[in-house]
Amino acid sequence: MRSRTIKNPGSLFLLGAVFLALILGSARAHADFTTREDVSAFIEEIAARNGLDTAPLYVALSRAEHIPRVIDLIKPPEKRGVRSWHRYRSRFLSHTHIEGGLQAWAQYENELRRAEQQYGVPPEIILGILGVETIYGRNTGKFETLSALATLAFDYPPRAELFRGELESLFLLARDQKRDPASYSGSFAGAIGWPQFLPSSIRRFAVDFDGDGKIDFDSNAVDAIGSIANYLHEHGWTAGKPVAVRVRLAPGANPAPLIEAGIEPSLSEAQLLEAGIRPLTASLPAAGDATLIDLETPGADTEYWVGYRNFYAITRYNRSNFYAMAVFQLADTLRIGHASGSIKAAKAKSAKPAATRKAAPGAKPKPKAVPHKKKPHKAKK
Ligand SMILES: [Ca+2]
Repeated sequence: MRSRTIKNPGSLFLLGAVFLALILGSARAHADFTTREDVSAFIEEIAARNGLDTAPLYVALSRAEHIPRVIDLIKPPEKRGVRSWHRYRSRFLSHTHIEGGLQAWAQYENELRRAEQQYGVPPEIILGILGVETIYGRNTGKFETLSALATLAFDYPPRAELFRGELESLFLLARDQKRDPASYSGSFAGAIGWPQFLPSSIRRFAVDFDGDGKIDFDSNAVDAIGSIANYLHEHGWTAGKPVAVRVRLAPGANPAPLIEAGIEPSLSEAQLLEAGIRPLTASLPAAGDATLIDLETPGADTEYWVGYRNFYAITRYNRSNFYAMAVFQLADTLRIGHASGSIKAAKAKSAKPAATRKAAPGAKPKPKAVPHKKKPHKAKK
């Protein structure tokens, strides 16, 4: 077959063009949202509520496109895959995440310290979120936010209410920032820029942390650092308090009722101990109400952790124990790597499955006993 000569290159070209058109057509079908009654009603409603002119909203939404891929990505998988904590964890505690985090720490050390002073959130937690969200700004998403949100708001009924709210917030954000609503980009679900804030979160929690007069999530790490810290602070982060500690189960303990108590901390230390939850260190930290976290991996023992208010604050970023624990463990790895001045030390720790470690990370703040040698900073431009 390979040696067959192409007798009619013209027809091949035509075939290629048709194929390309099909691909493009399926990727971005023009929906012309503004011809729809539900879309007109939405425009009239948000214009009235916020004192906006309807004309620019019609113009913007006439340019928005239905993106079928957005619907594919938002849908829950038809066949629910087996959740695996080990697999999930390995995605975010990679060489790229650790090395990138230590580089970002060196580059933005002053801004990270300033964020900690102002909001009480330590550098490693801010970097943990930036790392898990976008690998420190490298993967911010290529979906045009306006089209992604319009697709979800008008063509995905199960989440229409949420995404209509975010679409409304996008228009208000664009008005506030004097930007074209079509100029934002990010994830398929409307999360924008370095820290992946939804438009409503940008309006409520973003800060102009470098003081240049605007909030920029497209390219400004400093605004992202301050905004993440402010977000966690506003969601209850408390300086100096523990995030989570690894625990074990006493023989015969039944953790199910504790797990069913939910993600919000509501269990007292006495309740945990009574139910057979045992600390790996001498005692559980006295840090108020807690939640029991189970991290399942098929074919391996389930990891149990006790999470505190600061763990819950991380879940306000993304309502998932896996997510918050990945942020916490990446953060802890970065903290060790930064303190020792060594990527190797950080990776040695992260390479070990948490189950084999003696003490749970975050159980006790380790004294900074040994002053570490820092590599000289690169000359600043
Ligand atoms: Ca700024």
